[in-house]
Amino acid sequence: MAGRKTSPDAPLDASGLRFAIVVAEFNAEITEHLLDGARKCFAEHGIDEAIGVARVPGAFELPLAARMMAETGTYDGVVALGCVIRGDTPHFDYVCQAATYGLQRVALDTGLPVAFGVLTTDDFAQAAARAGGAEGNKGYDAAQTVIEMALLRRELGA
Ligand code: INI
Repeated sequence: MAGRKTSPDAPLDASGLRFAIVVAEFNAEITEHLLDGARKCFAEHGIDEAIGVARVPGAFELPLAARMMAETGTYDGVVALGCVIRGDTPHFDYVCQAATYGLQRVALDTGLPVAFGVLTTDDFAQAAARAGGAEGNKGYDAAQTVIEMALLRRELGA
């Protein structure tokens, strides 16, 4: 499998960090597995309790939910989880674009790490492979990313 592996490279000292997860209910049979993966990663880093979870209808709604979570001032980072599967119309492109740019904007506007755990796939099988299947679990990977970015932010005092 190319890319990150779905296990911690080395133990990260994530003590005291708190995270929020925003997860889309659209394609819930996939996104719930991404959520499981993210929780597993946090648990492996000793972050069990301090996780806030907000569910939204679809990937389009993730940026606003991420921003609302970020603005509580409670969290050191936000993981956004969703699954957009290509259909017969350009709708896919608009939802993907809104989620991608929206989530990056939340990170840059708030200064808080936001991890992009949104699958954008041609079909259900590609999504399933990346939600605990042959290609790992991108929810897990997104959680690991947000931990790393939160540690960098803490190190830099940003
Ligand atoms: N939302 C998704 O998260 N995944 C999809 O595949 C999807 N498709 O295919 O339409 C989708 N659409 C809903 C969208 O995210 C919004 O919830 C909706 O447009 C209301 O704002």
